[in-house]
Amino acid sequence: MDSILVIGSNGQIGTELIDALKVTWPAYQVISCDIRPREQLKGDVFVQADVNDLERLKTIFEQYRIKQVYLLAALLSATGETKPRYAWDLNINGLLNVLDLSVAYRVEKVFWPSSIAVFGPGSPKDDTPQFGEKDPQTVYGFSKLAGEHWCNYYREKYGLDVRSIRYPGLISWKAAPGGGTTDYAVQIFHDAIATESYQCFLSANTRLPMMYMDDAIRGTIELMQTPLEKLKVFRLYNLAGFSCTPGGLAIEISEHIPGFTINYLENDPRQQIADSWPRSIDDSEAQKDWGWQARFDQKTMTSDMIKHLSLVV
Ligand code: AKB
Repeated sequence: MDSILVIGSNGQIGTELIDALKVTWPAYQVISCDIRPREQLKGDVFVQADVNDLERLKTIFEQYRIKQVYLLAALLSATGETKPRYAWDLNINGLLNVLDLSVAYRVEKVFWPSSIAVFGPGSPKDDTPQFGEKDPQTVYGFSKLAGEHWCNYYREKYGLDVRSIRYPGLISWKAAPGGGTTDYAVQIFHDAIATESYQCFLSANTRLPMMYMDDAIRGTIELMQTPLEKLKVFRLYNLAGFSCTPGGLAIEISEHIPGFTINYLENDPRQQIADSWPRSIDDSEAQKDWGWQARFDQKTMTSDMIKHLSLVV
C-alpha cells in the first residue's frame, strides 16, 4: 500500500499533521515514526526509529512503499544551544539520511521544515524578505540554513521534490513544543489557565513572528498539494501569521482571564536568540505562488487557545 512517513510524529507539529494527512490523502497509509515510544496511535502504523540510525531507517523504507516523507525531528533553538554537536547531528545528518533514502526509494515528495531562525541580526527586522542577508546566530539556525542548501542540492542534482516552509513560532494546544525560543507563547496559556500567572523568559516588548497551528498545518498541506510548476521560489517559502510580544499577549489573555498577571525573568539566554530574529515576516512569495493567506491573528488565536485549553486543563 502507498504510504506517507512522518518522522518525529510525537512532536508539536506531527501530532496535528497526521490527521490532516489522513484526510487529504485517504488512499495512503500514514506511518508515524518517532525516537520515543508511541504515545497514542496516530496514523495507521507506528514505528520506533532514530533518524540518525540509517540502517534502521532503511528497513522502514524497504518494508513500506513510501510516497511522501515529512521529516519533523529536530532540536530547536534553545535546546540546540545546550547540545550543539547533537543538534547539528540530528538536524543535518538526520536530514541527509532521509534525503538519500528518498532518492534511493523514489519517494515522490519530501517535506522538511525550515525556520525564521535562518535569519540573524543582519537581516531586515521587519517584513523580513524571502531572499537576502541571513546570518543565523544559533546552531539550530545555521543547521536550518545548511539544510535549506542541502534540500536545494538534492532538488538540482537528483530531481527530488523537497518542499519547505520557514515556520515562525508555532502556537498550539494539542501538544507542547519542546526547547524553542518561541515556546513562551504556548506556556503562557497553560499557566494562565492553571494559575492565572506566568513568568516569562522574554522581555515584555520582544516582538516575534508567530502562527497558530491550524494555519501552519493548512499551509503545509497546501504547499504539498500545489502543482510543481507553480512553485517558483525553489519550493522553500517564508510564511507569516501575525507578530506579537509577551506584553501584548498578556493583555489579550487578560480579556478572557481578568486576574491574569505576568512577570519577566532577566538575563535568560533565550532573550539573545529572540533579539537576533525578525520581528515580522514578508510572505508575499507564498501568496503569489500558491495563494497563501493566514486566517488567525493574535485575537482569534487567543480565543481559540483558551476555549480548547479550558476544556482539557
Ligand atoms: C524555536 O523557537 O526554536 C522554534 C522556531 C522559531 O523555529 N519555534
